[in-house]
Amino acid sequence: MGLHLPKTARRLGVVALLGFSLLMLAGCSQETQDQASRFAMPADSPATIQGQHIADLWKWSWVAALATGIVVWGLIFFVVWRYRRRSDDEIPVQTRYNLPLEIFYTIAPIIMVVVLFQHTVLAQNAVLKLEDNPDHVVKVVGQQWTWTFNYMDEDVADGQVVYSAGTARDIPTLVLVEGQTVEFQLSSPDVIHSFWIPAFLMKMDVVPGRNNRFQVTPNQIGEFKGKCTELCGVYHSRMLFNVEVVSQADFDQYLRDQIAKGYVSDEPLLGGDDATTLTGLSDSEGGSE
Ligand SMILES: [Cu+2]
Repeated sequence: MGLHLPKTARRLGVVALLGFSLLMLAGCSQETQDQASRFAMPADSPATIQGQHIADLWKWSWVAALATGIVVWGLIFFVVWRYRRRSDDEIPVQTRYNLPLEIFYTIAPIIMVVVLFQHTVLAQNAVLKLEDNPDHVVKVVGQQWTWTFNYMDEDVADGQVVYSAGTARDIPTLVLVEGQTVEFQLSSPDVIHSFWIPAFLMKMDVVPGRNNRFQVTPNQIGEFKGKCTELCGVYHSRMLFNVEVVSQADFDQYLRDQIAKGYVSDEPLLGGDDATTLTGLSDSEGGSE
């Protein structure tokens, strides 16, 4: 015999549960609620042309998951309702070895995995595609615990390299040109870091001894945030940087300003012995310049 609660008690229970759930939801911040309403997808469209492939994959994966969810939930609730306990207490027909059904629920997940896999590979190929002659090349160095950006554009500063490096106190800024393809060549002199600009919907590990690279074409002028997304030591959380996407004229002016400030070098700064930034472990504020 099951648990026999009076009807009013059960109803009270349901109302209490509903009230509790509403109270919990009301506790969420506006931001969390906004995120929930768009299934945690970014509010803004991707800031690069390549990012659109990731956004599409993300969106359609949600659609596929929801469609599957609706079918599964539908079947669950149908069965719960259709075969609920009745007053006559009759046991429903017991079925075993339903071959068509078993074939269906073996094949359906395989098809879903194959389709998701195919679209993932297509999106991955699109975002990892490398053009032979990108408009710009930036050698990105992730080092404990900041970033250095070497602008490898050949026609600036008599063949020298303009760079921008973070210090223990100031985070560096990466400047890119709207509508032009830039290749990031990632290197690390110490441990594994990861180069992430959330608005670009793209990140890639920065691995010592490996030259990882990818290209993006920023499609909107603006300021974005970048960060290290691989736990790389005590000051990992400080490995932040700013990204500014500007016009060609502003970019040229930026390079001239960097040259005027003396941020030029014969060779790109690749960290290690060349590192211009060291965060002093002994200094709780980090750094001692
Ligand atoms: Cu890092």
